Amino acid sequence: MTLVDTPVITAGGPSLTQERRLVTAIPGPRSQELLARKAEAVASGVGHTLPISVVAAGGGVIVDADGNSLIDLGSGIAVTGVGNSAPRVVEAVTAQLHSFTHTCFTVSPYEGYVAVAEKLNELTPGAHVKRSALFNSGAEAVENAVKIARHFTKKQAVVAFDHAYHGRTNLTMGLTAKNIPYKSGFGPFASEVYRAPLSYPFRDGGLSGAEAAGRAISVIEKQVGAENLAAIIIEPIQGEGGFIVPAAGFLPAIVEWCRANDVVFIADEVQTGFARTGAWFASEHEGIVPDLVVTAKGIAGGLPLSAVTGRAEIMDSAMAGGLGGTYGGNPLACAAALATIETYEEDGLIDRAREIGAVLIGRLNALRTADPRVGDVRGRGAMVAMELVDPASGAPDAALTSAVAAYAHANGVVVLTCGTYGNVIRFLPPLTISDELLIDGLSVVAEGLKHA
Ligand code: PLZ
Repeated sequence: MTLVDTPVITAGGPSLTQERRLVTAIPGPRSQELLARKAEAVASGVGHTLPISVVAAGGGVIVDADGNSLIDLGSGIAVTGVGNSAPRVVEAVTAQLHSFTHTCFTVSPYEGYVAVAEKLNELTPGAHVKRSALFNSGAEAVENAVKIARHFTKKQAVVAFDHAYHGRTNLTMGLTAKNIPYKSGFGPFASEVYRAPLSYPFRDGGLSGAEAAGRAISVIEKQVGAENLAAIIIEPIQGEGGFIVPAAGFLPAIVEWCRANDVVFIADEVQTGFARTGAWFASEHEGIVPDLVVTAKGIAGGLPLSAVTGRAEIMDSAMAGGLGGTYGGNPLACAAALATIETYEEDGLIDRAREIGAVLIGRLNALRTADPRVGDVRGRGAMVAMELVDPASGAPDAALTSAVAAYAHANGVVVLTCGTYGNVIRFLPPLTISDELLIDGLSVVAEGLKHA
């Protein structure tokens, strides 16, 4: 194998040339070299979607070690809403690096953590008095939301929904619905976790939101009982489970039932949060006010940070010292979060998410009209997906989905799949992507569908 003589680009950010450019096959020789090392050094359970070696990213592109420039329609799974190496983030984190990198907030506090908590209390839905606590990953924040709800209610059971994804730690694996690859062989799982049916309009036989909520509530009352139930946790739009937008009225009915039954309603906005859906939080589209909101991913421009934000009386119920962790609310991550939130605000990225959504929905609906294998197009803002099916039976077509994704990858477009049945192609572009790149990326996906 001879290495092509391509300069290795290392400076990322929005000033990278915004183009799809393939100078080798994917993977090119340098990427292949890294993947060979990965196979020898990294546990094989840690997979990868794209066989590339990333050296830079920004705006709407990811550049690999061979000099290929790929269109990013995944944002590292909904993380880099402000783009990779976003200028304000780079500046804020660099400044923080030079002052201090860590003290452990629960040993000696600093302003960044408090400022992020203030911002979260202000931005999350509802005008009530709130508190926040910061953690590292989405899963860790979900775990803490459940801990807090249990402490507050003095009850133990937790209900999650069909198709849910909440993480890979023990409790969050239990909350997550899908067996392979998330759960199989990794048990036993935490006890007192129960599952309720979701509203899934495309596969629900036309159940209204209220009817689907009634069905879920009946299961919860019969199988768990409100007197045992600490919390219901739900993604307002499911992410890994297939970008399922519940029918209108479903979420409000569940919230109302929680209020009437002293059950904490937890919105997992890890994937939907932070401008992604054309609002700060997806809960806003249904006018619901969660008791606790879990955030991560898009909060800090790629640095690891997560949070639980919610009603002061619930958040404050845990005893002093009951919440924490060595790195939670690390100063670099907090500096990144403040700069990230400022970027969403100053650069009008909530509006931009809506514009991106209009392009996505328009193009994908055109595909659906032309091709009966596109069974459904759904989502909000820059969180949109198409579900691929066998047109005759409506059965999920995972093989077609993999083929379309593989075509896109080979042709320089980073797309992700999802869904319980593996038959959903999801679009989560950075909100800094240009229309031109977005449309080029979608054309490649359309070609892939034609080819498959
Ligand atoms: N809640 C709604 O989407 C993470 C998973 C990637 P962590 N989703 C991406 C993978 O294959 O591991 C996610 C989510 C929702 C919680 C989480 C968990 O967030 O930061 O990955 O722990």
